[in-house]
Amino acid sequence: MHPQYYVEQEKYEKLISRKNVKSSEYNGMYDRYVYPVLTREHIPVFWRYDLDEKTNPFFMERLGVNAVFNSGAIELNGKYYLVARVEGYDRKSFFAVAESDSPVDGFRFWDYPVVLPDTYEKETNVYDMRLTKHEDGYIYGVFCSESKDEENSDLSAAVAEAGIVRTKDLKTWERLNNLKTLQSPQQRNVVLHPEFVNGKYMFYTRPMDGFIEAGSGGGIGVGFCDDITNAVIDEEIITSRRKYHTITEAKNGAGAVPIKTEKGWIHIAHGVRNTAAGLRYVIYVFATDLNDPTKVIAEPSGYYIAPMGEERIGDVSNVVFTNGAIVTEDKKVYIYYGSSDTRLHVAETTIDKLVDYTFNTPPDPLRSADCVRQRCELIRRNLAILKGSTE
Ligand code: M1P
Repeated sequence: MHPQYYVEQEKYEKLISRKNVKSSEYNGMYDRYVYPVLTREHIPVFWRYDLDEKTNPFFMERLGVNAVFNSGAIELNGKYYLVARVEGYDRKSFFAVAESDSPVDGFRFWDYPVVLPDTYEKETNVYDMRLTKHEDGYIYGVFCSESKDEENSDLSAAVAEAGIVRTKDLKTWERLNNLKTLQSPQQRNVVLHPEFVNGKYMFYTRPMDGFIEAGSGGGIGVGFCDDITNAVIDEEIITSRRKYHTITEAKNGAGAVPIKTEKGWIHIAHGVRNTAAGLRYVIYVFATDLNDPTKVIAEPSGYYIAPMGEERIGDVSNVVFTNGAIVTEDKKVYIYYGSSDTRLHVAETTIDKLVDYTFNTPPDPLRSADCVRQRCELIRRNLAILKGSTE
């Protein structure tokens, strides 16, 4: 064993045992935690270094990890699991399971990353798994399966599809056929709905024309299929639409698996707008009808979580992105979100707060003049309260 191993291992143990604390920032909507729950420093030392002094006399990183971010999340038998996107120095991402007794700290990766069945020869990269506990008894993982676009001479041209795996224990994964959406040539940010709808599997999709641009894709779609082992969607119905001069103008996409509440399915998704400094990704919330999950019934104005402080900086700056949330028995909600494609954070709220936020935050009036009216109305009511309290 190289002596430097003990030095690095001590740093690692100190990091894993650090207790997380709530930030002092207040918005009434949720609490952010100060420390990221996963970073590249959370990767075990023995994943990165060759520990043998003979073959690694300088104790060099042989297989470094660049970033750990966007993570699927699930609670099983009282433990919390994150299936994170781990990106090597070589730019390729893969999945790895981190486990903890707490939803906000102490996440430790299992000894080996997830070894997915290698059934798609052209698949070059995989990322952003959403974990759905489906009523059929399986846990499904739906993720982006990316390959080179062979029909395009541009070296960076790629095709994104939705890969599907299923498991019962996060250890053994069965690979199913990639989702086929007959209307859309590219798919990313696909999420499986946890219940059957009219006896069918229901997916949230994100129709897009190209690998990056949503183009004619109108927003987050919904599609149905009978056979999950060979999932084909004929028609995508748009639910949460992209809108001009809003946080979803450039694109949007489903995030965490929707949360069922008494008032509707609550979706924690992402919206993207363009700026002079590039794309800005924020997290927003909307709700769909319990009986008709294709119908949007509430869409609070603006963003729910935007990148703040160190979250704003990373490999792809000005990004927050979620693909996992956990609801506990006592109705707390933990939203895991990656920042700037570099690290993973957690925000904590409750079902009651999320429902209040979703159904009582006013919608976006879409024009500055109407936004001023909306704000003046709030001020008028508040000034009356303030005046009353001093009389
Ligand atoms: O780089 C920002 C995000 O870009 C993609 O999201 P979208 O498909 O909406 O553009 C994803 O690759 C995501 O992983 C990444 O965080």
